[in-house]
Amino acid sequence: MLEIPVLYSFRRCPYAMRARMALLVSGMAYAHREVVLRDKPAAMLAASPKGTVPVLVLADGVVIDESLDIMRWALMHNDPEQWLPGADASLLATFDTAFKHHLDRYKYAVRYDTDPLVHRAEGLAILAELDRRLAEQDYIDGAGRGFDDIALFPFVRQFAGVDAEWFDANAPQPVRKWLATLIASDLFELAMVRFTPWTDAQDGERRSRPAAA
Ligand SMILES: N[C@@H](CCC(=O)N[C@@H](CS)C(=O)NCC(=O)O)C(=O)O
Repeated sequence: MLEIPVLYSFRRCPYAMRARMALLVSGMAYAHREVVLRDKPAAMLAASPKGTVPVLVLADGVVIDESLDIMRWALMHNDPEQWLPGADASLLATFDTAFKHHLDRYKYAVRYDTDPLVHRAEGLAILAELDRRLAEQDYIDGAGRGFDDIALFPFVRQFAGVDAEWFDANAPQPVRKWLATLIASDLFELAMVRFTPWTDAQDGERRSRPAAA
């Protein structure tokens, strides 16, 4: 049997979403293992003790356990939509640090004991950078979706979902349109297909089974 990479993933994780979309667009074959975060498989923890998803274990045993690195690995093998050239390291860093910081303190204000409205305002201020770009072009990286679009939108989707009514009334129109387009895409639909969780007991099965509809 031809060995293919194994992806440990969690459907609702925005980091895992971006990794899945890059793998799917690249056409690289991989075995999807759906993880329950409170009961992570020992096989995943053995590969990556830090215990975050996504984790990609290559056929030769090499482990890639950062979502942006998984995206880059997939696209370095095949980048049919030319996502890699447009990637903006500074924008990606802003979203993975500052935006994520404010998103968590807005969405989980009770857990963080924070004022959600302060963090909502900070998040909205960061979206102004996207607005500046999207006022001139349909996607952050140009006329077509690119690395930054796919890496960022799952987090903006979470931000929008905390209070959809507020987001619709306050987020810049180009950002709302961009988000709606990406959410409605076939690629996102494919990346959000449901799988039953994979457990260590499924030794003989390389991948999760699709969940019943
Ligand atoms: N920097 C990592 C972050 C991944 C991450 O934090 N994933 C979350 C889920 S969205 C996780 O696995 N958290 C561990 C847990 O909840 O136990 C990446 O980009 O892959």
